Amino acid sequence: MYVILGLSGAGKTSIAFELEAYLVSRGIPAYGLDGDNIRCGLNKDLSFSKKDREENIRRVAEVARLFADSGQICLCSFVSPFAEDRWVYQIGHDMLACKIQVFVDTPLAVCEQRDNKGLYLKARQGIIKGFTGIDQPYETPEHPELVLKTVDCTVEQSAMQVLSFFASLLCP
Ligand code: GGZ
Repeated sequence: MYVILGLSGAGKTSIAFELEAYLVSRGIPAYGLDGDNIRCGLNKDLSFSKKDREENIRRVAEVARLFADSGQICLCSFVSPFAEDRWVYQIGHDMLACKIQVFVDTPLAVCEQRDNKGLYLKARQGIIKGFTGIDQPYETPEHPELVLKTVDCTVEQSAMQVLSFFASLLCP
């Protein structure tokens, strides 16, 4: 299981889906979960309150465990802004072949400039309340296995960094 953390617009989902495509094209079953495909279905009852964000990633971790049980690599891309909630990613840890936490360390200013979905603008205008990085905190992961800097780096390069890291674990 890969847990890919970072701000909205950091590049988490793009990197995860690049990884998914790379792995699947080589016959390795992999699937990406993110806010888009989880929050419009399984977790559509959840808001972005602190309590609901905790429940969001708790359910995600359970789903990821089921993926792992079925022999698939699950790539979980979620903001997961609160350090105290991230323990859920340890669920079923001993059953997983591997669990890698990747922090996509894109500065807020860059994410805000990208603003692919126009959400930062809405947050700045006060239309969206409780937006991570604007009026809610983002607690930087303290011990990620890998930190990706996406500025001046393509999505493909970032995905390759993850794969190289994984390969270095297999063949130290
Ligand atoms: C953060 C929000 C918010 C608020 C909507 N705060 O760029 P995106 O659009 O696709 O990534 C963000 C996504 C975050 O969902 P997660 O399930 O990853 O969040 S968490 O782990 O904190 O539960 C963003 C969009 O949803 N979005 N409102 N208030 N991101």
